[in-house]
Amino acid sequence: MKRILTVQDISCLGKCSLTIALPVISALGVEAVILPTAVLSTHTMFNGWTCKDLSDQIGPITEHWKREGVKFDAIYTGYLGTEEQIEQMKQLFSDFGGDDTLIFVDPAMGDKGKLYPAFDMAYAKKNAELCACADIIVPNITEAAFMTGMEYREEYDEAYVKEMLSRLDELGAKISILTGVSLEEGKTGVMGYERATGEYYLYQNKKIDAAYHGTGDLFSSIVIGEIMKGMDWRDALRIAADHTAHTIEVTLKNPAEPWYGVDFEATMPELISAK
Ligand code: PXL
Repeated sequence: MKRILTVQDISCLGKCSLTIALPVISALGVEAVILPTAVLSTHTMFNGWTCKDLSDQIGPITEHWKREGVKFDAIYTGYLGTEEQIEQMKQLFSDFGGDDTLIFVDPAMGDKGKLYPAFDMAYAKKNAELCACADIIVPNITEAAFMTGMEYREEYDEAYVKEMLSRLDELGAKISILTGVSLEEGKTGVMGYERATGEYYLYQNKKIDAAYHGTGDLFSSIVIGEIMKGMDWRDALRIAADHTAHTIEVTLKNPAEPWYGVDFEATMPELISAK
């Protein structure tokens, strides 16, 4: 069984980060080892959230793993709390990385042209440094704009997306994937660029007029889980994009209006059999 180490916060209420990555990766038949970076009462889109930073636990936990000789097939980082934690991730990549370990960085820090409340420009620059250490990166257009210094646009064409991918590629990852790419009326999806082949891959599906927190985490967890199952990265993107869109549609139909997250639990059986 493949083993993924995922490093992100735990938001106790508000489905995102580890509360999505752990069940989704496990459901895909891949072992999920977790390293929680902080415990929050809720994700940061609620008001008045509490946060206990766990940076001081990262050293002792990883030292123990080193003594145990643990190896990971992939390391997947998501929402991190501080610049210091990004530095700690660089150390973690050098301690546990290598030819047999895929480094997957989702620089989760913003959306719709804005950084999340906990972050600033210095944090975005630091995330660009982390992306430089990765094999695969999956920023959305907002995060890519902050990391590359490009202007954030609501409306754009293919040339803008390719320029952004080219600047992401310059950061250093082998495959750069931009999420939330909408190049046709009524559609949205992803576009990736692979340095080794110089190939682009665009996949779009129906645009659903709704935004929920944690959809990026659902998408990333599926991509890395499917890659670990042996899927080509392009197929992994297609499955993740389709499944995320489907889950948003299902969530929209829920009369309880769970506005703090998507009902990924309801669509799990379909994810398991997705091809
Ligand atoms: O996935 C995004 C995310 C993860 N973790 C925390 C967040 C958010 C988005 O708002 O606040 C704590």
